[in-house]
Amino acid sequence: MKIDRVVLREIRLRLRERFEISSGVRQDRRILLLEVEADGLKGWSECVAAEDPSYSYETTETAWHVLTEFVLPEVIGQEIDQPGDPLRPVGWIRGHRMALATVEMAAWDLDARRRGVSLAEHLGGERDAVEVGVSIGLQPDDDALLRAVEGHLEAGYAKIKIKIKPGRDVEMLRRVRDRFSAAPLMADANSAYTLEDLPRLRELDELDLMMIEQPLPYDDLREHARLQEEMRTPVCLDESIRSVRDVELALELGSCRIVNVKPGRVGGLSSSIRIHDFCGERDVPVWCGGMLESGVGRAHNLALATLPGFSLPGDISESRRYWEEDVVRPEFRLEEGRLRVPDGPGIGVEPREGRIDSLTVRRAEFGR
Ligand code: OSB
Ligand code: MG
Repeated sequence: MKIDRVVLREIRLRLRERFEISSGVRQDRRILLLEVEADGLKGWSECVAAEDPSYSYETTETAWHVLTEFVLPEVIGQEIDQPGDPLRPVGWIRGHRMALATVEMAAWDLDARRRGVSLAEHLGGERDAVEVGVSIGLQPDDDALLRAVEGHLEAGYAKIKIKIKPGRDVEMLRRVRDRFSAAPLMADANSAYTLEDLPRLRELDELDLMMIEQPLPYDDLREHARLQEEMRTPVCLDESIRSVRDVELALELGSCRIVNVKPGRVGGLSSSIRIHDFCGERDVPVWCGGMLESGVGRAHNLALATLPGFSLPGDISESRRYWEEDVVRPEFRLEEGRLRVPDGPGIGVEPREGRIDSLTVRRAEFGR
């Protein structure tokens, strides 16, 4: 089947709550949605690039630029046999994985629809529901954090991730641990520390955390290995991992014991599966991270998290955790700590085109 039309839209969607992490704050999301059409079928995807280059060098704007100038014009007329095929003509592009992943992921949705199977099944997934967690941004004070943790535990989330940064770490988490002695807690530093903070980071070992995510900078694999040697708490890498090669190096060095897989960050779902398989052979748990996606990106993440090696709850919270109103139907709803995986063809939820059009601030169309 040949791709005959693609439409890229930028929509604006306001998070119900501002989301603060060590590297910045988000509230008004600028999200790119891609629609890829072939033989009368449509595949959908979402670009996870953020508004500013704090998490990654990619932004909504760089992704728009790379997709509209270099990628999408080449995709028209491409024959798809495998989901990676539409990207063959642009193999020369360096980096910009979030932009490229957008095309690959839409092609996966399209390919699943063509075969009449769910994306989860097409990826090799094995579950019809997935245990999920929630990621809590930096709060104005500890009491606000305690209230948030309590609310999310009551809602049934299976993992509570708490953002930390220097000055808002050990004492704050100790209060959470004292209050919720058995809760499945973890911390995410988004690269806010250096090895000079080793004594401080080692204090986290007393708090019985499932893991500490990305304590050190994204290019410090060697330093993460030093840190992991000195800590009992497993280190999980997020920003450092852009491909299976990064995982190979990280595991060889001992930089982490757990890997956060975000399909956008690693260039797509095929790359995510390679990481899943590589980690599985080495008994390294993986889980699916999140990038404050709308329901379109969330559907892809949920499908990926049905693979057997995704043995820890993902950052895939229900729609209303993020949005007053999502852009897909039905919205994602938490049921006993899990999200049910849609079983319709492809991503299995329906993008609400009318609502999406009304949120669209720019649109680029190629083909036909
Ligand atoms: O580090 O995992 C992260 C959101 C934006 C950028 C980076 C991260 C996050 C989250 C949110 O933690 C996870 C979610 O989508 O709920
Ligand atoms: Mg993270």
